Amino acid sequence: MSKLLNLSLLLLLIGIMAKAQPVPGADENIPNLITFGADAETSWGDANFCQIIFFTVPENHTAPIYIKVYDPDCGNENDELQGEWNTETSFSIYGGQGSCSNEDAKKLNLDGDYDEGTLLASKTFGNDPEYDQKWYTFGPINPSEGEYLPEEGGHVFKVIIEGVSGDDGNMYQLYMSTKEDTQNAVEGGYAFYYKYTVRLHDDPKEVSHIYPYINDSTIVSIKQTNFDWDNDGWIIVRSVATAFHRMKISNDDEWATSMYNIKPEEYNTSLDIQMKKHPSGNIRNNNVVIYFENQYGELLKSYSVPIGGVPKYGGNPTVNEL
Ligand SMILES: [Ca+2]
Ligand SMILES: [Ca+2]
Ligand SMILES: [Ca+2]
Ligand SMILES: [Ca+2]
Repeated sequence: MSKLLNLSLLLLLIGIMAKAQPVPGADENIPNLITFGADAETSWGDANFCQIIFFTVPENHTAPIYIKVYDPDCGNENDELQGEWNTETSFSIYGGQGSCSNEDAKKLNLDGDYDEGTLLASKTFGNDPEYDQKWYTFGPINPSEGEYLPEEGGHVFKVIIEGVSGDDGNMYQLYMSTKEDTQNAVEGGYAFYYKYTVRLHDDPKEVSHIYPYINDSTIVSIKQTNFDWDNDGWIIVRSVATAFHRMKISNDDEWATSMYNIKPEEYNTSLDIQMKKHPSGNIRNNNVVIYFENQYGELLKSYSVPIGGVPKYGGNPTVNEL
């Protein structure tokens, strides 16, 4: 990326500010992340029982930060039971050289050095009532313990969530905070990821969103891949230049892919990938996986708060519904 592009990205990131640290983010309107135990069936919606989320602390923030997990246990409320509760999930925070820049950490499968870096903190949760519908707090963490990446504008931390054993679905949310006891956003901080495994809403009126960022003018097309969508409604691309473009969705325990051609106006903007449920509302507890690649097969980053804001379609405003 050129220096000029770096600067414009940074200015956009500064514009994100305070909403940036919950994962899933407010604009995403996704109820929870989900990771199943390693003994689960993939037909329940998790393809590989692992999730990786990155948090960036801006260079000018030097005070300690905390990484918090809501409902880290797998039991009782806010989790998916299969048989009896028997699932263990580990949450691990990495920093230091290579933790976030290693190519293996940006890939889909747990191959090679995806867990490179310094392990700063880790905890494994089972069916722990004391953490049910409660926050667990990692930290204090010194921002300098993250990997310094100038292209991200600061120090980056990697959070790996792995379903160690069992077959239940662990639902949770993450938050980067300046405070131990409350959720207080790090100004200018943000979260991003290359792949999302999430629980969709049950209410068909709710629309969820993912915001991949088109960072590079050499991107001519993207390929979306989704897993176990259960034929539940529609995935739609909306952007500054596209009112409506339908993407292919998968059935139970299946993968689906489709392409979208990038328009010049979309460089340096986020796409708004809208996930609309089937209006029957018959499909409940729908867990899904989704990711995006450019034409070189490199995964695109999505930000929990869209860079540059939610893109507004600039054409005929009446062309916007199914
Ligand atoms: Ca179980
Ligand atoms: Ca729980
Ligand atoms: Ca949970
Ligand atoms: Ca599903």
